[in-house]
Amino acid sequence: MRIDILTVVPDLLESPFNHSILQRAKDKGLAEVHIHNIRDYSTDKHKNVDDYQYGGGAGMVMAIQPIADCIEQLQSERAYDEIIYMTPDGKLFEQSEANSLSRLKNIILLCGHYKGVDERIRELFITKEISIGSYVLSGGELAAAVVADSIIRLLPGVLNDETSALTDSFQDNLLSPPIYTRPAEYKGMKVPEVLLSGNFKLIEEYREEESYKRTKERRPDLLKD
Ligand code: 6GU
Repeated sequence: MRIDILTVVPDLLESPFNHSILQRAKDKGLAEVHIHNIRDYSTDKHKNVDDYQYGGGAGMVMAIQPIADCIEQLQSERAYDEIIYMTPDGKLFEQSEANSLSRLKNIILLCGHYKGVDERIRELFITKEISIGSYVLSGGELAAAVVADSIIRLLPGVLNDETSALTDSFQDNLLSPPIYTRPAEYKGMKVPEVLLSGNFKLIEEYREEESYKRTKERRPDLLKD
């Protein structure tokens, strides 16, 4: 799978894709992440990418030209399944969306900055709009990194048994049960007996019960559907 990320702050996106699971996905050739600096596409002599809002008001707007040229360049090279705008007024991102996106071949993530993009970019190019939560970030970059991470780890071959996505929180609308490692006792706090029992059926039952209990306590909304 190939993910192209369009941003005015490429530096913010360098590190997340160069570590651990995401680095391994790239090394194995399972995922390609390409970061594009929108400023490189500006035909303005000062390489400007933003401008004042028509109608007045505080805050700059990302202009059409550099974004349109960048997207059109990419579209001339390959077909894109989705062109996604990262914005606080997008649809709330959930595991089910990560699952769907992980089945695609080529996607673009456009990071909003300043007040956001000229509305005509949305009308012309954008096929989906995503927000990662009900709070405002300074830009879409960290959100794009979150979305790309959640997709890439689902690609077949990226995770091994130990990191399997099948037992993730949310994958079955349940939170994960508590987990423990050695020592079996720390300052008088003991690991639940059943986990030391070697009885896999009992262990499985314990984990299912704890998952359900935790979900009911912390995220009852997940149990509704
Ligand atoms: Cl995608 N962008 C920004 N700027 N803020 C956000 C967001 C995105 N999702 C939640 N807050």
